[in-house]
Amino acid sequence: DLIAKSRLTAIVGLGLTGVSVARHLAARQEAFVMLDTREAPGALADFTQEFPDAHVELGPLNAETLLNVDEIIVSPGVPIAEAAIQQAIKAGISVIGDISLFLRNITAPVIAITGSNAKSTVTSLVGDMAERAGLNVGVGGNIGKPVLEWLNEPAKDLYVLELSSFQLETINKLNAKVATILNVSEDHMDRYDSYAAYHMAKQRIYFGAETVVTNRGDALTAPPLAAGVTQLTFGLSKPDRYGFGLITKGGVEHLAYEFKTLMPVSEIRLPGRHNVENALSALALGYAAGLPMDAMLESLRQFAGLEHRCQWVAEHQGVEFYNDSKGTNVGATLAALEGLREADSKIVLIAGGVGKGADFSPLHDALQQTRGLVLIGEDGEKIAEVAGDAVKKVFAESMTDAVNKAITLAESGDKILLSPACASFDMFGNYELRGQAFVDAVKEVVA
Ligand code: UMA
Ligand code: ADP
Repeated sequence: DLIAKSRLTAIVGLGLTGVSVARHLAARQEAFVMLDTREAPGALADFTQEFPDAHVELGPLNAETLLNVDEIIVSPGVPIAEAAIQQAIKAGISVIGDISLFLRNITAPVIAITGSNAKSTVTSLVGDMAERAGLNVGVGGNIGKPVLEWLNEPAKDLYVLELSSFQLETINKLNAKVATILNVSEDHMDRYDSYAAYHMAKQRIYFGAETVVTNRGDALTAPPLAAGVTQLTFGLSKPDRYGFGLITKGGVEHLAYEFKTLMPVSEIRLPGRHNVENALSALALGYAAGLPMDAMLESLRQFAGLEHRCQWVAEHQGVEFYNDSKGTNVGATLAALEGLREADSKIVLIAGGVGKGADFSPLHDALQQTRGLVLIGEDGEKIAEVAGDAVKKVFAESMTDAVNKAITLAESGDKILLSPACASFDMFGNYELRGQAFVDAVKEVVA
């Protein structure tokens, strides 16, 4: 037979993920077609240069194409609820994501981390802990590193994966060594029909897990059935059996496991109360994976955090500037406001952008305690409404305008915080560019 029957895969979404899948398949001489629902995906030119012979279909997904392949690899940005994808699923065609394809090819243990907030911070922290413990560790996933890239390198001892609800939708059974949902609050309501549907997607992380790590302060993080599964907990309360938490000893607050104190909280390098919680969840995850305690505590003393997460930028005339551009939902901005709050100072908050259909009302109380608000973007008005009449509000047209107006509102000793509670796409390419615009505007004032 001259026409060999080779496997054919459809890749949906020409972004970071799609390109990594194409490279993976091409390296294994497997045929693929590339689909993208947009007419002009940004990465198209580079892609056609790298794969001149590839068959690319742009525009609304063509069911006929999807029904004629052996498997479909869907990018996280594309909902599997799309009619053509649903048609393929009903026809019995395997629909997975890049993470599942990766899992098929590895044997090393996986620590899997999801949650509405704190994913990247905790994922990087656990990665740092493992590295300090001498392991060859891979840190990737939603944090920005497509996992298939690792298959071109020698295998790691351990993989620490940040997984979004989107990625979890296309993973059937993860079988993680350790899995956690750090917290659940509303996000991506433009993609899900209900909060319950979003929660269900997150819960998929627990399927097949050996140990689960849950948040004592957030019941939505607990798996529905945990019989026979080892369960560790974390939280800012006093720890219980199998729990990481806080114990005050001799007037000093300590990180603790069960009844044993581990280290004074003041030695954690990351700023803010929310990062104490992040330290505890990272300890629980590392402990469950068998990392030595000494290396983990050293990591907490050294790890300085990631850019755009409550990151200190500068001080000018008694006012400190913090960049929390990664605060892209209501829960994150609440944590930033509460985490950075101090008794003797106030926060001027810069917020707004694309609200993704969120309900901003949980911000109401925290906003009452701010010095004032500077609102930007499409949904700035909605945040202003939730704040009510008692809070000072101004609107800004650009990030430079926002920083200048924030300075006018601030008093000496205050903090100016960019934590938008929104996505950035109305004014910026992504949250990093938004954060950079803030940093640049601040640097101009300070210079
Ligand atoms: N596309 C369509 N139809 C759609 C949506 C997207 O065809 O309805 C196409 C776009 O035209 C584009 C491509 O899909 O060409 C982009 O794919 P993608 O949106 O899945 O993004 P990737 O570039 O593959 O990046 C993805 C994650 N993006 C999303 O989940 C939206 C990245 O997370 C992740 O870092 C990367 O894979 C590597 O694993 C980003 C993110 O915003 C940081 N995540 C969300 C979040 O953290 O809130 C979940
Ligand atoms: P993710 O990857 O889930 O977006 P990040 O670690 O990048 O998480 O942090 C995003 C934002 O979430 C931070 O900028 C901060 O505002 C907020 N945040 C950090 N830790 C917590 C926490 N433990 N609970 C709630 N919000 C948090």
